[in-house]
Amino acid sequence: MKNFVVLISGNGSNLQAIIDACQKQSIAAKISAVFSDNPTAYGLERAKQAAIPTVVMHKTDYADNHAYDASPMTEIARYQPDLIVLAGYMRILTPHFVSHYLGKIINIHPSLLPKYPGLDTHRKALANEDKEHVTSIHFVTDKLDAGPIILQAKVPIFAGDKPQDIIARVQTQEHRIYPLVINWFVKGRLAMVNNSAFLDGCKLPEYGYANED
Ligand code: NHR
Ligand code: GAR
Repeated sequence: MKNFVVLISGNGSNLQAIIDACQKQSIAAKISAVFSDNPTAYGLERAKQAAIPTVVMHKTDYADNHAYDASPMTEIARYQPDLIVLAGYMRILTPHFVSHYLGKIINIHPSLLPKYPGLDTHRKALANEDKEHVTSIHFVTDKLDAGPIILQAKVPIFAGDKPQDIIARVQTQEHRIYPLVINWFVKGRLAMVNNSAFLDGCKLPEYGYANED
């Protein structure tokens, strides 16, 4: 069976949705380990509950910045993953890491990429009076938040919404689409070729699968 690792920094609600999908076999693969750069990430608890090995990459455990940057790579290599899933992981991966696993790293980002890269996207959408918010699953390349998009999900923004209302609405969709995309990958249906995403041998459009725009 294929195996993958999940990198987190926080709550891990996406991790939970992925764990549940593996248990229901709607993802035909196994999570071999969960990595966190944050020792207090609640997602580590979720992994332990599901009997999945956890690895914390804590900055003070490493001699210097270079060793710390190299650490995810050394630790992850031990699991020989078919796929690396970033689920709320907040540290930029080094170019060396990305080139080593090119086409095998995916991320979920709560915006209509390339709009609102980086942090606090829900607040930015509110400040801009956007009428909808989006979450994007994309392949990770060395261009931050700019790798080819696989799938997006859209939710409405209503008058009077607070950032946490939008976050909750977006995350409900994330928990549906991330397991789906992971399963496409482990079934060999999804790949990155020449910096484009392909599903079932067909090149996906700029904004990913089945975007009506
Ligand atoms: N690494 C590469 N090479 N490419 C991408 O596209 C990546 C990546 C690592 C993480 C997730 C991304 C997101 O979903 C992601 C994409 C963190 C930062 C960031 O600036 C940027 C993008 C993402 C995640 N991190 C700061 C850093 O210096 C730290 C921020 C903090 O700790 O609060 O690493 O948004
Ligand atoms: C997710 O909504 C993800 O899209 C977002 O963080 C949340 C992680 O939640 N990512 C970013 O904001 C990246 N800048 P989780 O830890 O509960 O899965």
